[in-house]
Formats: sequence, structure tokens, C-alpha cells
Amino acid sequence: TKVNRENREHLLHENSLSRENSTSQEELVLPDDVFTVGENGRLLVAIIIRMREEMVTLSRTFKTIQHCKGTLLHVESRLSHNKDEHQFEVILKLDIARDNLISLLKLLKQSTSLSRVTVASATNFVGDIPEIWFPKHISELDLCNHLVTRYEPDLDQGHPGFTDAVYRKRRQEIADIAFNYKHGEPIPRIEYSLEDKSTWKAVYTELMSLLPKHACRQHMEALSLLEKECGYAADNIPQLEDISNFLKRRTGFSLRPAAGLLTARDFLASLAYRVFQCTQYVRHSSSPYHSPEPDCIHELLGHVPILADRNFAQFSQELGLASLGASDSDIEKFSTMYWFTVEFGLCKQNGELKAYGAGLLSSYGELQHALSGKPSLLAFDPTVCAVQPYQDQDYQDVYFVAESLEDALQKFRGWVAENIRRPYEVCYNPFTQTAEVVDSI
Ligand code: HBI
Ligand code: NLE
Ligand code: FE
Repeated sequence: TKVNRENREHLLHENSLSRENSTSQEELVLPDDVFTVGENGRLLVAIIIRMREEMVTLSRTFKTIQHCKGTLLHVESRLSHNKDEHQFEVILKLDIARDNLISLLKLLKQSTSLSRVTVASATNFVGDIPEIWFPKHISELDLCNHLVTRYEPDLDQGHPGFTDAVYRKRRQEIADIAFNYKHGEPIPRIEYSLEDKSTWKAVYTELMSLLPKHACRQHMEALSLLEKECGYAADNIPQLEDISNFLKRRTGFSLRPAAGLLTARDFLASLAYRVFQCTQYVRHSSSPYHSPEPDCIHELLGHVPILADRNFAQFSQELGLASLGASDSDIEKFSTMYWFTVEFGLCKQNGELKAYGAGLLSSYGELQHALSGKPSLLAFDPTVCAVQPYQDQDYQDVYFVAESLEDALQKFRGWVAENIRRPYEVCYNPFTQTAEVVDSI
């Protein structure tokens, strides 16, 4: 908006002033979201300060914050790569946001020996600090089943099943199983129709001829175990309960039934608990090669095999943990990250391009498209990936290629640590299956 642009110009001006006055060569670094704060809003700020003489500087920092009428909420030391330098994260509350923040930062730079001050994040709030609800125990995933109405066969005229009353009735019955499901129960088995079985068979047969050449090693290894242990075959649609038990032994992942496309927040939250929400219905028979929405062909042939890989399981859980209680704009970034990795990721193996994304591995139409040389292939870089625009109706125009799954996990971790801030830390306790909030303010 106009106001925001003016704020930004004002700040650029302030910035250049403070650079002239400052003895340090380095400049104030402020993230964009600082400028979304209204004139009279209050601000929750996390500041990272890097300093040389820690004790003296810390006490000066606190005095400066007090002088600016800020309320200190939390201080935490952090590991610094540079051993002559100490790093602290300071979280504070400020009234009358923008001007106060700028003068606080100027004062901090002038009055202390700070080698660098960075505003890590700033959240606008009125009244109490907003806390976004998230499940604190695995059983609370029973509350994380909100559907996105896009692609519902009953509501979406473009859905291939929209005019098929028999299909819609069947879908409703299967969706009800998911809505009624409670954590800890065995997942009800489905008696699939002849039509479902023939759709499964057509896709299974087609994919089995393509995957040995195009799927990553981890996917193929798990697929052969699933054939031996869980009834994966052209003539059989495997049941979620059996697969869930298989995954529990491999990586501790388990499945729970989902009624359809869930909100990103609910879907990502389940990953924090190593739970994968799985649809149980089969796509409409008129569109076997590609479905815009998840169905059990996509879940079982795309997602399940790689969830048996420990690196990939770890990546999925860390993405989930990072999403708990995150701001809407961070959820958007995690969704996009999920989209271009878990759904549509490519990686290199032995000098060849391989698919590890489930949306590719379950769609023989898109798998061939992705490797046809037509779409753009970019090197996986979380900073770029998190904000890459995409659509979910049809084949993608852009794919990201990771050096390896391990490398993708490392890069993702680095990106979360540098870019994502919450006013608390979340720690997963695998013994109790709880997400514990640490240092809540
Ligand atoms: N819901 N059931 C289900 N399956 C998914 O794969 C899925 C989802 N909701 C959102 C989503 N994936 C992603 O596009 C991200 O937004 C997390
Ligand atoms: N397009 C995929 C398929 O046809 O299997 C499903 C993608 C779900 C996000
Ligand atoms: Fe998916």
C-alpha cells in the first residue's frame, strides 16, 4: 500500500543517516514485514545482536530497550560461527511501532559496541500476543481435518466425478470414515468397487513400467518391500492399516485417513507427529493418468514408499514442526516448499535425474512431462523455492532439482534457522508424542 511504501522510503532515509553517524561499517538490516505495522500498532520484535564484549554490551542493550519504553520478554544466547563474537536473540515488546523501532535500533548501534544488529522478525499485535492453536499431542490431530473445498466432487463442477452420482455417493461414504476416525483406532478397511480396482490396475501397470527408470533409489527399494509385505500388486488395492503398520516399523511414520484435500496448516501439523494424512478413495476412472487432488493411488504409490526412508521421514517431520503455530505467511512458504519437494521434487542420483516427489511418482502423465525437457529445471534453493508461484490444476512448468535428499534436508534446515522466527521454540518429545513449547513468552 501507499502507506507502506512511504514508510519504506522514510526508513531508507533513516538508514543512510544512521550509516553516516555510525562508527560501524555495517548497516541496520530490517525485514520487509516490519513495514506492515500500522501507525499505532504494537510490535513484538526479535532482534539478533552480535557483539564482542558480551557483558558490557548486554547491559547497555537492556538500558537502551528500557529507554525506548520497550518491555524485554526473552533473551537467549545462540551459537555463533565466529568465535570472537557472541550472539544473542532478544525478544521485546514495543509500543508505537515503527518510529520506536527505528530509534531503538539507532540507539543500540550508537551506544553499544554491537558489531551488528539484525531484526529477525517483527509481528504486529494488538493486546496480547496472538497465539495460533496447534495440536500439542498426537491425539489432537483428530481436530486437524479441515477440508479445502476446492476439488470436492460435490461442489466443483470441473471435477471429473461431478456428474457421476454413484461415484459421489461412494466418495461420501469413504469421507465419513475419515471424519469419524479417532487417533489410536485401527483404520477401517475398504471394500473397493470393480471400477476402483480397474482404475488402480491401469495406473499400477503403467507406473511399474516407468518407475524403474525414473524413480529415485529409495522409492524403488521401499516399493519392492511393500509388494512383499503389504499386498502392493496390480490386482490388489492395499489397505491403509497394513501400510501404517509397515511404516511404523521403518521410520515411525503412521497413517490416518483424510477425507480429501486438507488445509495446509492441518496437513503440515500432522507431519510434525510423523503422521501422514491419507485419502482412501480412488480417483475417477475418466482421468487415470493425472488427478489434480490427492487420492489413494497418489498416497500409496507416490508418498508411502519414500516415507519409509529415514532421511525423508526426518525432512517431513522437521517441515511439520516448523509449521506449528507459524504465521499465515510462513505457512504459505512451507506449503510452497512442500509442493516443490515432497510433491514434485527431482534429485540427482549417479548423474541421472530421478523423481522423489509423490505427485510425479503417482502420475504417469506428469512424470513423463517433467522429464521431457520442456519444463524449467532449477537447482533446489529453499530461498527461491519457498516463494516460487505455482498452480495445482495441471502439470507444473517449473521443478526443483536437489543434489540429493540429504542435501535438501541440510539446505532446508539452514533456511528455517535463518528465516523463520516464532516467539517460542517447539520441541518434539517422541516418548509422549507431544510438541512441547519451550520459552513461551
Ligand atoms: N491434504 N489430504 C491432503 N494431502 C496432501 O498432500 C495435501 C493436503 N493439503 C495441503 C497439501 N497437501 C499441500 O499442498 C501443502 O499445502 C501442505
Ligand atoms: N497429480 C497427482 C496424481 O495424479 O497422482 C496428484 C497430486 C496431488 C497433489
Ligand atoms: Fe500429495
